[in-house]
Amino acid sequence: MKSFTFIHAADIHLDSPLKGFVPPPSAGRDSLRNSTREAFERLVDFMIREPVDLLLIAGDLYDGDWRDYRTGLFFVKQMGRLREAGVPVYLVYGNHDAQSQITKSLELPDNVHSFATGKSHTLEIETLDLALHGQGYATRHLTDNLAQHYPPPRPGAFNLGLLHTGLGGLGGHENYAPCTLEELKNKGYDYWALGHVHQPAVLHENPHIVFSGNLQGRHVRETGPRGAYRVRVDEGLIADFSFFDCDVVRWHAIRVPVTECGDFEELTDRLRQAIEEALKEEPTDRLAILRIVLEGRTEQHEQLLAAQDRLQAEARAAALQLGNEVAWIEKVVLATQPPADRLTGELVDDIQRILSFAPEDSGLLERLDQDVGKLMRQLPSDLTGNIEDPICRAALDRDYPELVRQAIPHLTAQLTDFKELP
Ligand SMILES: [Mn+2]
Repeated sequence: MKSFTFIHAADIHLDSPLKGFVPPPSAGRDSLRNSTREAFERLVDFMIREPVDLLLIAGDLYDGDWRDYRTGLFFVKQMGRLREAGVPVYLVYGNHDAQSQITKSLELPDNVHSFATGKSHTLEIETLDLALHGQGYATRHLTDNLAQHYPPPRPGAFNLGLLHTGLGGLGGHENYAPCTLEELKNKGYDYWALGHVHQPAVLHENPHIVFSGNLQGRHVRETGPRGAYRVRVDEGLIADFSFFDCDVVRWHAIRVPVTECGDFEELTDRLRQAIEEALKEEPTDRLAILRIVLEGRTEQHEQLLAAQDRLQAEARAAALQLGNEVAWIEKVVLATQPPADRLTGELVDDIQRILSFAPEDSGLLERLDQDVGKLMRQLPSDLTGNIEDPICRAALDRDYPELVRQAIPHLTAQLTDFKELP
């Protein structure tokens, strides 16, 4: 059997904006607006440099209908570069770029092949002994199990399935084209190139079942390196399998304990250190955007609440001092609490003690799942996608111990007010 190298990418969401924050002054704006394009260019650069034999895109190449033809022209240009390098491209469309979503289109270069949407089928690449199986989305809200109807593996070939799926609602993504890991494992394919879940994840090896994740994180919940997988196949077996990053803007979320800080100055010093520490190992050719969560019990709790703007500006100043387009602060979130000994009185003590056991109380967690969980599952996904509040977030992620932990300071604050009433 032949040997070859392929790239597995997905969820490129071309021309999708970065969301939910104030951009850094001046120079940063362009790299933010064009980040999905630049990440895609990095991918193509990598493929030409390596070189590789083919590119697979597992859906959501486009974020939705093009605003104008420039999105399509950009894609055609990159495909032209791959054509020149002799690299064919195979893709399925996903929920974001389903047939029904896209009204504009352009003739694509002849090295680009897309799978049909009505029925799964196989494209054989005989020169590589490779059988590609796939099916695109005709409509956005696809709730059929596509995988179960994918064609059987071809004997004597490396069998690869290209599928855009929520699997079982993994990572809070909409459960489109649902299927189970077990089903994919048992299909008899050698590699499942999956798309839709934005966090890169290797769910199984031999057979490989992989979400490549998106090429560029788009908001603070998409932290860490984003890119694609390069896979080397030798004699029908996976000989080498590695992730490489393509992102031009990288999101970070860091927690900074401030209990030890005696005054405001120490606290801003601590902030500065934390920013530098977080970026120590980071490559310098991309912009880092950080969410900073200050936590811990501190005498300065109220003072911090009153000085939020200044704190955020200090953090941003610290980031800008690191150099041109090195770092920016999306937001400083205050999750600090007043010192525990401020709460006195037997009643409050008792309630505090009871609350401290609450995150492990299975009966309570079960009831929360029934009540809060039910409510959350009824919310439309457009709404739940951008929720930043830690309590709502924990509820959406069904992380009820975290929900309780997040709620305790609020309850305590109300109790201490109550205590002062006659
Ligand atoms: Mn998707």
